[in-house]
Amino acid sequence: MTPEQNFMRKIEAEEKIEPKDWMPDAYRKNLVRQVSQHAHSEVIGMQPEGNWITRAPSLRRKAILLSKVQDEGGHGLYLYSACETLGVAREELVAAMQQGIAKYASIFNYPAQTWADVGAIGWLVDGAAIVNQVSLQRTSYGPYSRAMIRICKEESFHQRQGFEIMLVLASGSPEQQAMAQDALNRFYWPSLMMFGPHDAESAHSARSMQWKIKRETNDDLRQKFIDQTAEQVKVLGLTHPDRDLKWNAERGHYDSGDIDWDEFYNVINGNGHANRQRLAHHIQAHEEGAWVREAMSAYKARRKALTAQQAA
Ligand code: FAQ
Repeated sequence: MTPEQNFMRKIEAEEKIEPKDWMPDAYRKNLVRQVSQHAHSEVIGMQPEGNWITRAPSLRRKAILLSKVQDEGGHGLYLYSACETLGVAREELVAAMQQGIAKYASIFNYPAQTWADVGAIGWLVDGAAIVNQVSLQRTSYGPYSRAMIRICKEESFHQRQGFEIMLVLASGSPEQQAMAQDALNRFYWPSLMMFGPHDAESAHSARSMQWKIKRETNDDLRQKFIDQTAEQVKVLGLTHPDRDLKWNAERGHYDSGDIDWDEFYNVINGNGHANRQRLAHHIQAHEEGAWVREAMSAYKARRKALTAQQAA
């Protein structure tokens, strides 16, 4: 059996591919692309909500938000570590993102303007992320799959805290209800875009599905999210932003209106509302943290020299 045949045998038998296993170059490259972009999304995703930590309306809300934003940073770290097992250095990955070569999720280029936006992000953005990530728990690459299992546990708490913020606002004063509705209106369509282009337009889907990097297609996952969100909007008593949303009994799913793909491509090509601000902030924080990385390297070198001295 050739290494390639053995690789495909493992994929078909649902065995995980591990870092030291032989894998086709294109599989490795595709994984580095997806996992690193996923890591960048988690870290850049800290910014819209991070902006609200000092303005959360109560101590309880502040404590919850602080810990949620820290969790997202942690998810970025698991994912960068998973990606490094494929033989790329984190510095290289971060540099590609800062130079605009590697993408991150389009949704984080939309600003969080009100407190209700923090609720909508938890409910819709984390909600969309989980739908995708539950499926990715079964991805064929071992370290990515294990990172997803851990991340999903935390993400479901994030989704519920966002929904709870929305529930409180939607049953509050007329001003609070209006704020909740406005946040839903602005975040609903960009959340649908998180699943990527339609399957027919998706450059990587066919290969990723064949290699079981992705386990469900962009459109199938998006449909799951549309169906679950339609019911949640009813519970909140808000008006659904998609005027064309209609239950299709034959399909057993909701039919929905068209996504504005011009807006999607505009945002992923760097021209969204906050693209420049997000990258500038990341670069600034990265530069300010250089001394921590240098101190860690110096400490590591000293420990190594000390251990060598003791062994001699
Ligand atoms: N935004 O051929 P496809 C989170 C790009 S985690 C930006 O369909 P693929 C947690 C795509 O990269 C959210 N770019 O690509 C949180 C490719 O560009 P490339 C992140 C997008 O990979 C919550 C090109 O378009 N989750 O939110 C987007 O097969 C709250 C062609 O597309 C993940 O990353 C987009 N929405 O499918 C954190 C999940 N969609 O690389 C903080 C893992 C597509 O050729 C607060 N990733 N593109 O230059 C995936 O499942 C997949 O990568 C997809 C895209 C489904 C995102």
